[in-house]
Amino acid sequence: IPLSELEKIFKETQQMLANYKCAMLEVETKFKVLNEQFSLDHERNPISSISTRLKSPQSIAEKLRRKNIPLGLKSIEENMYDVAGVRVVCSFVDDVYFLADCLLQQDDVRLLQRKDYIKEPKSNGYRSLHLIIETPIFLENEKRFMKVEVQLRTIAMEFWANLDHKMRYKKDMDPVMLTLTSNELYECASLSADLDRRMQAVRDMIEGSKNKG
Ligand code: 0O2
Repeated sequence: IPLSELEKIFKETQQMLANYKCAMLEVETKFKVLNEQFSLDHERNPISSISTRLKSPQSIAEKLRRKNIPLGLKSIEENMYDVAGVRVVCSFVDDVYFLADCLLQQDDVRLLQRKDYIKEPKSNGYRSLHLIIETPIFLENEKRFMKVEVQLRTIAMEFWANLDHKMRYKKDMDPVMLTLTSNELYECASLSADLDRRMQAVRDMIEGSKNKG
C-alpha cells in the first residue's frame, strides 16, 4: 500500500474512533443528567457508577475476523455494535429498568436491539440488560447517528460479571476445571440474583411505609 493511502486509512480510522468516543460521552452525560434529576426528585442516586470504554482497533479487527466480516470502516459502522460501550451500575434492579426506559424515551435515541439477560440470564448465570442504541453527534457539517452499546446492571451483577471476566470469560481452560468452575459460578450467580431480590424487597418495604405515613 502506498504511504499516502496508509495515511488516509489512518486518518479515517482516527476520525471514526473519535466519532464513537463523542457518542459514548453523549450517552454517559445523558445518564449523569438522569442521575442528577432523579436525586433531586427522590433524594437518592439510582446510579452507583458509570464506566465507558472504546474498543481498540486491534480488538475490532479480531472480532470482525472471528465473525467472518470484511474489515473496513463502512463494515465496522454497519456490523459492529460495541465499538463504544457505556456501563451503568445501579443500586437496585428496578433502577436498571427505570433508567433504560428514561434513556429510550429521549427523542434523539433510537433502539436497535435489546437483550434482557436479567429476565433471561445466560446459561452461565450472567445477568445484565444490554441495549444497542443509536444517538446523533454533531460534526462540523453534519449530524451523524452512532451506535453505542449500553450495559445496565446492579452492583451484585457487576460483582459477579467482573470476577467472571477476570477469571474465566473467553479464557481457555481444561474441561474438568471448566465444569467445576461453571457449576460454582452458576451457584454464585443465583446467590447474587437472590441478593438483588432481597435488597429490592427491603427498599420496597421502606418506600411502602413512607407512602403510608
Ligand atoms: P468485553 O471484554 O467486556 O468488551 P458478541 O459481542 O458478538 O461477542 P453478543 O451476543 O453480540 O456477543 O453480545 P452480548 O452477549 O449481548 O454481550 C457481549 C458483552 O456482554 C461482552 O462484551 C461482555 O462485556 C458482556 N458479557 C456477555 N456475556 C458475559 C459473560 O458470560 N460474562 C461476563 N463477565 N461478561 C459477559 P465482550 O466484547 O465479549 O467483552
